[in-house]
Amino acid sequence: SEDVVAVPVGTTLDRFIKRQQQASPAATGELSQLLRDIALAAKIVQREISRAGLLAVTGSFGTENQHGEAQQKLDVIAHIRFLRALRNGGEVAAVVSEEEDQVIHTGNPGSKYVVAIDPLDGSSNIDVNVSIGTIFSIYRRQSQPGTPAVEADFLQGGLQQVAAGYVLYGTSTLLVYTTGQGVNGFTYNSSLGEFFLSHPTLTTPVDGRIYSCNEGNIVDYPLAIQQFITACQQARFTARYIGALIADVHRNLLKGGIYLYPATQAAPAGKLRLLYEGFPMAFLIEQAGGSATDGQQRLLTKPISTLHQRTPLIIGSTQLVDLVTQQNKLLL
Ligand code: AHM
Ligand code: MG
Repeated sequence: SEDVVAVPVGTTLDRFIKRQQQASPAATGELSQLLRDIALAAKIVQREISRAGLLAVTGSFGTENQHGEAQQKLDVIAHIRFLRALRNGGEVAAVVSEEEDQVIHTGNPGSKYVVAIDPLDGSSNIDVNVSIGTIFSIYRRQSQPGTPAVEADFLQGGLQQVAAGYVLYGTSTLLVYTTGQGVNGFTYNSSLGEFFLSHPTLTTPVDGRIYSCNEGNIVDYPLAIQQFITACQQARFTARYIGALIADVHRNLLKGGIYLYPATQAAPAGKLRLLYEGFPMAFLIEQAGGSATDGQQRLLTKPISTLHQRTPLIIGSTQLVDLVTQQNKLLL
């Protein structure tokens, strides 16, 4: 059994990971190394992002990803940087990325983990200097190490995640993650090149007064969600929508609130991806004491059958999420 270790604010991420590893006798250090590899990639990507305006790497790359969306240069750069770090780190057998259709083999078939990743989420914010992020989700593979990892290794279901987290490239860069024993957040000090523990054992308020959705789509939303939003307005809730899942969920995690991306006419199954957006954010928010559903069921138990499957997502403070999901109930 693994104990939660009390670690003081200001501890470096490296030391924190080491302390966690030492506290769990069964740990071999591979997951610890994998988390360090992700942190390294995050540092590199944050450097690229902070130079983006200077280097003129913003704008379209001229290609489309498998969803037919124009890829931004930074999306591609982030994808390459994370892949490289995971490949070189050696702890990951395969990766699934929003930017590529198929399972990507890293050349380390002996490794026991696989990683699903959205290397750069909130792409419409890139060119306008607004927050963006990276989302990651880690599974222990079910196929035998030594053989190539397979799709099924990624389709185990949300409850099987070993670790999940996000990097928020905002006014500062933050790495927030869970290994299933609570949530911790680390702020990047770029002059020292280190992440420092800044948000230990993060918990989210059970209730809140912020709602976040693309209200331009409201006529498409299911009736219960339309009613919920009307109730939020009548109760004079605050509307906040950055258009980057991580930034919106992160704010609501700290302040209390709810993020909704329901099914719309343009995206009848929802817009967000279950594997590398829904599941990791749901795991993390539950670990912080919040809730996530697809409007019908707890998101973490939602069956997954394809790598890039979409899902509606309702995530945040438990009392607000409950209000939405109890279909015909009105707020207040
Ligand atoms: P992306 O992975 O292409 O960036 O899309 C995901 C993003 C989320 O971060 C954000 O919450 C949502 O899409 C915004 O969508 P919309 O512009 O339809 O409101
Ligand atoms: Mg995304």
